[in-house]
Amino acid sequence: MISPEFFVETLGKHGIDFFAGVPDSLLKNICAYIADHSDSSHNIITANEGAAIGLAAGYHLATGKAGVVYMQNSGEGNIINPLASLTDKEVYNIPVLLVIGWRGRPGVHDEPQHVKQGKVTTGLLDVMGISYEVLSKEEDQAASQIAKAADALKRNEVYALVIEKDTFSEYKLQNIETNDLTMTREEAIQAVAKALAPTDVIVSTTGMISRELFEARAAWGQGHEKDFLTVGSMGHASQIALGIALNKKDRRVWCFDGDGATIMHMGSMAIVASKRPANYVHVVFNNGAHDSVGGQPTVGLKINLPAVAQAVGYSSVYSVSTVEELKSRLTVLSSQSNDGPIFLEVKVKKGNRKDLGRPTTTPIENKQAFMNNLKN
Ligand SMILES: Cc1ncc(C[n+]2csc(CCOP(=O)(O)OP(=O)(O)O)c2C)c(N)n1
Repeated sequence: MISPEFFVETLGKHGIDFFAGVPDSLLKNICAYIADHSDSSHNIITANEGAAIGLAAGYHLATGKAGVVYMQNSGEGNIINPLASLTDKEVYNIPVLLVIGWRGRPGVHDEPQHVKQGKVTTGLLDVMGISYEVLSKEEDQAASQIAKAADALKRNEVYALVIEKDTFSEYKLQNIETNDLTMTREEAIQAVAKALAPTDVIVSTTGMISRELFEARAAWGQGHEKDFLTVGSMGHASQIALGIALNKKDRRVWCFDGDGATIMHMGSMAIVASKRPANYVHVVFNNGAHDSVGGQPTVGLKINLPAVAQAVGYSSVYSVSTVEELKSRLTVLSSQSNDGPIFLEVKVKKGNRKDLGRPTTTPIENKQAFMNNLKN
């Protein structure tokens, strides 16, 4: 394995010391090391991966240097547009070093949402004309690969280092932002799910929110047909919920979102509000972190999400930060089933149960059960 310190210092020897991106579980150790050893102008966690390419491009325009964009391979879709129409040599010819976590690598077992992306990860780079190497787990060889990448950047190329599981050795984040929130995400999810009317449905976001919802249903001996688990497609749960709400006006639709996912495509909030779905409730479990991939910070608790919702036109907005506040708000919301779109921020603490499992039904089974339920 390579130590995160070795990787970052070797990049530094080539003058590469600007980082932007969205964290990934395979890059947890390296993201933590970068966060602890870079000032806030040299490491920026962006709303989405495409935005990180924009930021690295601006950094290059201002400094002449190339920046690093770190990301999970799920973010490749988000970077295609700025790679094709901004950094490409046929457009502005701007160098960027991509560091891409390779979930779903063929031959390595992974969750269903990672399988397809894993298969096309390097093919997408090929089609975009981006040279890449899979980073070696040996430091000497990795150093030569970084030198090769640095040469490509000097020629103004976009270059990628693809990172397999267990490439980086352990590094634990030192500068952890703390807060005094007490409610866990899991208890908040359970409280909201319990308050739903029998015909209500949920669209839940990527990561642990869907996993905790799935396990709650199983623990209560219930089926999963009322929940659409958006296991991939981070940031799009609110639009899936909108598509359902607009076409099933007699069913109340609850979107269970994360702060990272909401911010990833925050413009979608404006579209929810503009369509005025009376049967729509957008619940954001805000822990100020990308908890599902290592707890790296988002700006979720530094911005006023309910004020954003209010400004774009949700009919009512609320924020709660204790279980008691949540339960009393839910009692009121349950009696106002036709007053949406409603926005509810639930401030929760970081962290999860260590033995949290994963959905045991396949995405297709989930979809079929959900669609059957919607027909009733
Ligand atoms: C486009 C894309 N980028 C990155 C990821 C990796 N990823 C999965 S869950 C997650 C964090 C989600 O954070 P948030 O929405 O705040 O929910 P939390 O995990 O904190 O409950 C990330 C970055 C992804 N699945 N898709």
